Amino acid sequence: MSERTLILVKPDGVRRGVVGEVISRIERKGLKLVALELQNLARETAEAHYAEHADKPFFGELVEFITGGPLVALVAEGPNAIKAFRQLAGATNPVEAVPGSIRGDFALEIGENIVHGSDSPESAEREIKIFFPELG
Ligand code: DAT
Ligand code: MG
Repeated sequence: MSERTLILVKPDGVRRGVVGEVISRIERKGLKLVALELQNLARETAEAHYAEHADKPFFGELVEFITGGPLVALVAEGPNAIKAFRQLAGATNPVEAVPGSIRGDFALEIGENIVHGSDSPESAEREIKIFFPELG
């Protein structure tokens, strides 16, 4: 069954110039782009997006990082889109992400791991509304 997922190329990915590379991998996998936009996040938007981590010690740093420059937000669609992109992204900690995955190929530190992908249908629905209210 087709589903949608919210993907971010985070500010480190934009800075590093790997937006095209990430989008290319999404397209090669067979996922379809349904929305795509360069955005500068307001603090409140970042806090809403990462609300599940509000109590974590790294929350402040995470919000600083994600608001620290432009990011590319996109919605991709296809069968198993959520799992499929999490697989392309690789493990959260880039040193545990396998080579061949986005984080495994392009990142070294957990705080700068290039991409975000929704982790469940509920998260995807919530996150798509935050970044693309018109798709809600
Ligand atoms: P994911 O992005 O793989 O869904 P997550 O939801 O657990 O991972 O965490 C969200 C982001 O927060 C993650 O991409 C990077 C950052 N993060 C997670 N754990 C961290 C930690 N222990 N120290 C610093 N940043 C962390
Ligand atoms: Mg997550």
